[in-house]
Amino acid sequence: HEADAHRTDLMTITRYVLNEQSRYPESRGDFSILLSHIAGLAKLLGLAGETNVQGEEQKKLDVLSNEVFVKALISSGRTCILVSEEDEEATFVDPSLRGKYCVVFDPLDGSSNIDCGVSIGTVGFYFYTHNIFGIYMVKDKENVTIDDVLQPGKNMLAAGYCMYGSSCMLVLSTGSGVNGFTLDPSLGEFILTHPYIKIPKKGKIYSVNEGNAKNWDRPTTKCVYLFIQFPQIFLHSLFFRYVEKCKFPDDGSSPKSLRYVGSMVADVHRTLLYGGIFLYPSDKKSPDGKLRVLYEVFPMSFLMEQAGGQSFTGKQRALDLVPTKIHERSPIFLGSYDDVEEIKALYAAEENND
Ligand code: P6P
Repeated sequence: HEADAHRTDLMTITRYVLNEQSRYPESRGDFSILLSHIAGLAKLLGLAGETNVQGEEQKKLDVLSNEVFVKALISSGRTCILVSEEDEEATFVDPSLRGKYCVVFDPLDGSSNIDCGVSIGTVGFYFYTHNIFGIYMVKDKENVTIDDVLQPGKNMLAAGYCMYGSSCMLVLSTGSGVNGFTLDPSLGEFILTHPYIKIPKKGKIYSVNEGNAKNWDRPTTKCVYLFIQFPQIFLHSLFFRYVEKCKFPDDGSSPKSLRYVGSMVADVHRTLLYGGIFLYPSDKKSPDGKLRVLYEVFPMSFLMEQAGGQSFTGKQRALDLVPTKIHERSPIFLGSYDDVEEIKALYAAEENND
């Protein structure tokens, strides 16, 4: 009887989404239906384990997860444009199945880590209503253009990621805080296990691929000619100085610990729970940074702000960026509020010196 009581008062993601919907009595529930589709997809991929979800010949997991995502989002009847890391072009949903949300996603982020069993994830299913502000019926579903997804991240309505590691976790924000749900395979339900996640104001961890340090350029003596010709050099050397500060603090505090998985979902999830800062700067190899704005930078930045942290590109608040291409990249520094403030101050000081 006790066990039954335990099972009946569980907050599942389905109940959570419906509770959220009750905040918008005038809404028709399309948003809830789409979120439930995403949760169902995450469940499917989370339960897939080593068996193939569709019994087809074993495809590369990222290709398979992309096919599963695209087909299910289209069949939900609530989407109008899909942008996937796996597809060069955006998918425009047929008018007969078109809804009012644009969904951008990386179906399997960090897939290079699959063979060694490191956590991987699905990032960035976040939605724009077709007309962006507020949840309402689109006025002109026939006139859907790529500009509907090239919006600043601050306009998005929801963001989240699903992490497939020792357990399958779905971390989601619909704009009123961040909640973490863990898949209970015995129930086949995502259960609310991390309500209202708040990132520590300051952390003791920095997360960056130090193997790229040679691309950050060592601090060079200031030379006006160089700065005019190659301004990014000073941005790289700035970044080099920031990382040095993490390792050799000049204020007598203890050095930060380095933790880096190489799967954005795993590194950001740890940052969200433990605090600290996750960094992927521009460098000689990736002059615009490596991470993609629409389906990596924006969703993780949205979550960080909702959890009380922040996210900075080296030049501006990440969510204020306005992308011009669907696979555009950007440098990104996100995490605990005070840690991001430190790197912002360093970059601002450089800007003032120029
Ligand atoms: P690097 C995975 O390929 C990814 O897109 C992110 O998940 C991850 O944060 C980053 O690239 C890792 O890149 O250059 O450190 O291997």
